[in-house]
Amino acid sequence: RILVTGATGQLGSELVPVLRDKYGRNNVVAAGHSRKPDDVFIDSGPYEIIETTDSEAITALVKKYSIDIIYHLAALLSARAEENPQLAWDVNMNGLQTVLEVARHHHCALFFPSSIGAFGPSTPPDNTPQVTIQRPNTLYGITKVAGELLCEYYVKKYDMDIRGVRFPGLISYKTPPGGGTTDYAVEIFYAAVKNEPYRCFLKEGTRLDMMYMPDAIRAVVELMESDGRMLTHRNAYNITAMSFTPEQLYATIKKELPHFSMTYEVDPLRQAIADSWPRKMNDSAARAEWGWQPAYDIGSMTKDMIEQLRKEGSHVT
Ligand code: VAH
Repeated sequence: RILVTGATGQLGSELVPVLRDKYGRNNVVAAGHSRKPDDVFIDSGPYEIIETTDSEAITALVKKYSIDIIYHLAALLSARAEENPQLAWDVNMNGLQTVLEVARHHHCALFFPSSIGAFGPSTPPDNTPQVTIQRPNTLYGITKVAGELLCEYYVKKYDMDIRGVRFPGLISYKTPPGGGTTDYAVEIFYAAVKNEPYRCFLKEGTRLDMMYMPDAIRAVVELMESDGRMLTHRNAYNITAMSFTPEQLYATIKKELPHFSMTYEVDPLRQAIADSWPRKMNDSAARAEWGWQPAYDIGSMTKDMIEQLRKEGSHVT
């Protein structure tokens, strides 16, 4: 059975239903640190409230449900982590270490999401290699590169099956944005479908890797189902789908919604974070070792985001 921590977050709230469809509703246990919001993966299925730093609680869950794979998604994203670095260290690092120890003792495999945030200003920003300089200057990035190295250590030291990817900015419509630097690329759609002007918090020319959520979810499933013997990078494959600037996304949306207007109101905190990240990763290792292949580009993602948000009209906050 599968345990998903951080199950009500941006990634978790879309991964849980997909895993439940694939492996059976009662074989996927969702866990969050608070009560499940009603509109998150409305289908039924086990939901537990836990803190990922609570070793006893995690151990009890793993035993209660005979868990053998943990998707450990619980973390504070980049902007929130900069506002509260001590909490972010506790959740992102002590939470990971706790889950790794439970996985070690109970022979669970583990998925760990890293991020473009695991790179820093001295990382080559274009065609960023799979193995390169990683000196992030954000607390979030420090927890991600430390998390990658800790996972790799547990693979080597304890022969565990731990896998992960470095996600670019994820664009989705099922949960409102939650404290990320790339979230302008989500917020913009909510404004566009309501025909409200959008004030972009990153400046023109800020190029970042991005991916549509359906591609991100498929990448997780395909990586976890791939033949482990083919995987030479443990932990965290570069994967990307597109790389664009705010003005490129704005122009693409305007093709569908000509009346939409955007201005810039730069947030220095998130601009500094974005400026420290690469512009375009090289994901050839993922393509070669487990067949990664994105399906959505900026055009098809934009069309689908607008269509889905229009459908969910009532949900648009
Ligand atoms: C963030 N969306 O902005 C997350 C992600 C690649 C960015 O880590 O913090």
